[in-house]
Amino acid sequence: MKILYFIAALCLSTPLFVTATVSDNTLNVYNWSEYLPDDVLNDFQKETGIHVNYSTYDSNETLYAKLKANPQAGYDIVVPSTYFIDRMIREKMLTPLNKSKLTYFKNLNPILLNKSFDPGNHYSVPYLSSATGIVYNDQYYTQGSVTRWSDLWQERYRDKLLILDDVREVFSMALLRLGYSPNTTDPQQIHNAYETLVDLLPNIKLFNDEAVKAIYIDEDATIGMAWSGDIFLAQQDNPHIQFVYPLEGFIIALDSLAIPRYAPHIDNAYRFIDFVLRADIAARISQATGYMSPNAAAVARLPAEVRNNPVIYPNQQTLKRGFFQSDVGEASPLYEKYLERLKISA
Ligand code: SPD
Repeated sequence: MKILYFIAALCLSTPLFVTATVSDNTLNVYNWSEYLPDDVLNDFQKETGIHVNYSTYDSNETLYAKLKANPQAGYDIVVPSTYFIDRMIREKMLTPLNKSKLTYFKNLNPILLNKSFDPGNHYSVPYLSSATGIVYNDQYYTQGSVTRWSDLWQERYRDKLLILDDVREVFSMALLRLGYSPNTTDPQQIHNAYETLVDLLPNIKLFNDEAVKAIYIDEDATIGMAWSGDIFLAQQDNPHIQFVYPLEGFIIALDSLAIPRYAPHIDNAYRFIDFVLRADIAARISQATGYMSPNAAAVARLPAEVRNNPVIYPNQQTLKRGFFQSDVGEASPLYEKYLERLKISA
């Protein structure tokens, strides 16, 4: 439902980029917020002479709705997560890739290629990977006292939690707590997860996905959930912030570069993708954003304190508890409806 409202609203609004011509030496990048350091963007512009129009979003739903409402909006690069890539491929919203134009594709870790959401990587190039875990501040709660999603339901956390404003993340937490798959399409399981989330409402202080880092640094929330990169960076300002990979399991998002179907600057898009695939550039992106790089050559170049930091690069044992997200297809509106209901009652 949320997506339908988005689409209706966006149809009425002016497109972000007025029709560009293929001869422009520009590139229109639409990426997650805080997902590309300014210095890397500047270096790309300096090195190639391509001017980048850069804009950001905070959810896959926003990106999808914008492209759906206006397929010719002018974006050349977008960065959907796994479960939106298969949907966008199915709905013919992406351009098939000519990988012979990507010299540095070979840098990617083969374990993260050829996944079910895009077999053969015909449409997507892994960019960064986030994990979703529990956060707490050890000045307020004893170290080691929070290890599971289910701990967040304890009465002592009344009105304390920051919960990500992201439908699949919220439901994944509840589904994992109940022992279900975070990719379930079973209406009964989704309903049970909703009921569990209703029980959590008294503990929820706010839903947010845009200012998570600042909220934890300033201690406006002292416990809740977050994406790993935000916490890797937040810990540099507030060392009391702890990140936990919950024992019931957690989400690993793989966000990938893709070229929308009607991208006006395809050659520049390839140059951008190949630039960020370079080992030195991908290493800078991982270190500056705090997210795992799927680029094996880049990881090998990271300083040991980053490569061995368990928030950004959890060990193999921990990674075994991770789940990739897949498209839930027709169950999607049900998830959306329940999240809206929850937020209204919060
Ligand atoms: N600030 C960028 C955060 C990107 C996190 N990955 C997306 C996960 C979607 N479930």
